[in-house]
Amino acid sequence: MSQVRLERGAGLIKWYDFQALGDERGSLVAFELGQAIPLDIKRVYYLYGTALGVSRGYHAHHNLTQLAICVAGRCRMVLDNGTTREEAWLDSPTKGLLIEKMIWREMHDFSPDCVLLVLATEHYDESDYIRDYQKFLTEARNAKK
Ligand code: T46
Repeated sequence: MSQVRLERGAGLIKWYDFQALGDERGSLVAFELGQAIPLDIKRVYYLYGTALGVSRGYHAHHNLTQLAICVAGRCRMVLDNGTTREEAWLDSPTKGLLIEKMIWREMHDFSPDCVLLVLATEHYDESDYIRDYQKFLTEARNAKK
């Protein structure tokens, strides 16, 4: 089995930039669905209070597209399409990272104050998760044949 390589500029990291509104009192970002975000959002959740040194994720989805926005703090996201891995720091409330279906994701190095907001195109469905990395590799590579 060929190795999955960590590669900068592999095209897995796709950002959406949001306009920061606000004034001298502070900032505000608004998501007008169908405008700033070209996704049909059905679910919103957020990760927070991740214990120091704990990593999360370690799965892919068969049929789910998500946009992850770090609204406070920072964490490091690793994305993997079965042949290439790429990573990015999420540390800005005005940048959303697109996570497409059949992409393995891992989240590491959460700062204590990290709040990761996720906009998801489907309702929660545990059967949509691929939590076994070898199974993911097999499915991802078969899909490319
Ligand atoms: C993802 C990354 C970025 C629910 O009941 N409903 C939900 O909508 C979600 C997302 C989770 N859960 C339950 C399932 C588990 O018992 O909450 C618990 C923690 O979920 P999980 O271990 O999947 O959390 P993460 O941080 O590993 O992954 C989550 C999302 O599940 C996943 O889709 O892409 O954040």
